[in-house]
Amino acid sequence: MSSPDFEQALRQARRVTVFTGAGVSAESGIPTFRDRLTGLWERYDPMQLATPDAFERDPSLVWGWYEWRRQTVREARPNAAHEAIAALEHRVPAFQLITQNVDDLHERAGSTGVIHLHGRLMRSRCQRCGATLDSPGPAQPVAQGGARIPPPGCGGCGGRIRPDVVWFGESLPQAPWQAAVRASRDCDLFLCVGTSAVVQPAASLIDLARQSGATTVQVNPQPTAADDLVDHSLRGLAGEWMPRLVPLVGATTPHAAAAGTARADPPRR
Ligand code: BV8
Ligand code: ZN
Repeated sequence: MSSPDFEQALRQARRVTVFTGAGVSAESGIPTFRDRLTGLWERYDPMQLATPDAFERDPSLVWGWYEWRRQTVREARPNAAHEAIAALEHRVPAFQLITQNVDDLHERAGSTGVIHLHGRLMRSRCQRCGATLDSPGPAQPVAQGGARIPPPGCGGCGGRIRPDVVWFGESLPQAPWQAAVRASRDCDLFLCVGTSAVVQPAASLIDLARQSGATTVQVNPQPTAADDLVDHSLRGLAGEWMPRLVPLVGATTPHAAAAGTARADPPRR
């Protein structure tokens, strides 16, 4: 049964921050970092592949993994969770979406101003001159099971091109990080969707929001490292919970009235 304080916190929210992880893209068919890899990368842990050392040691193995991930994302579609989150930004006066994900499914669902803490899968950059470019697709589709694909050279300086993402052991870009800290500190409702809350410093935003007085809610079918931190844990899929939560958020604001919404039955937890 939903508790009155939970529903009231949703209805009265004016400054909402949503923080997503790989689980929000799972129902679009994008494997999470908890999922085992298959094919060529079967014996690798994503945490080991998404590192500068792995790329230095075997650039074609890592670049092939990113080409396969780009192909998977291109073939995927945003799911109901992405769409509900995109609708949410029109219902309250202040809204910010922060994602750990490198896919572009939030943008393709209509979200704007998304803070990407860990970079963008569809963008690459030169290791030598730093030039960034939209990742061209592979010359031919990546075979099922994956393939080693040598990374291209930079058209400007001939340096090696790498994915424009933040690998483990690399620092987060300062501007997105500072913006995420502000959005976590200044919100009155913090929705944490589809993250194991393991990867740092991103996961520390949850406690920052809580310490700053926000009502914190997480949506996840599994227990997470944030279980003892958040005010409300909704066990279940993002694609099921988010379309039910959104019509309640900011329900008393003129923004919500203008955004229009079907009434939703209060979510049962
Ligand atoms: C840093 C881009 C300072 C790449 C990613 C040793 C040396 C250096 C650093 C460290 C170290 N030891 C620890 C660290 C810190 C390290 C870290 O956090 N490690 C972890 C493993 C403990 N962090 C870093 O390295 C960060 N940088 O600290 O810099 C520094 C610098 C130098 C030296 C020291 C310190 C950089 C971290 C960024 C890594 N890059 N992505 C790429 O994508 O290829 S993070 C990557 O992991 C993804 O972005 C992904 O988002 C994230 C995994 O987290 P989640 O999103 O939560 O995904 P996960 O798979 O874990 O969980 C999915 C959840 O979804 C699950 O809970 C599941 O139940 C749920 N779910 C599934 N289906 C659904 C669902 N939920 C809802 N609905 C569903 N349908
Ligand atoms: Zn270059």
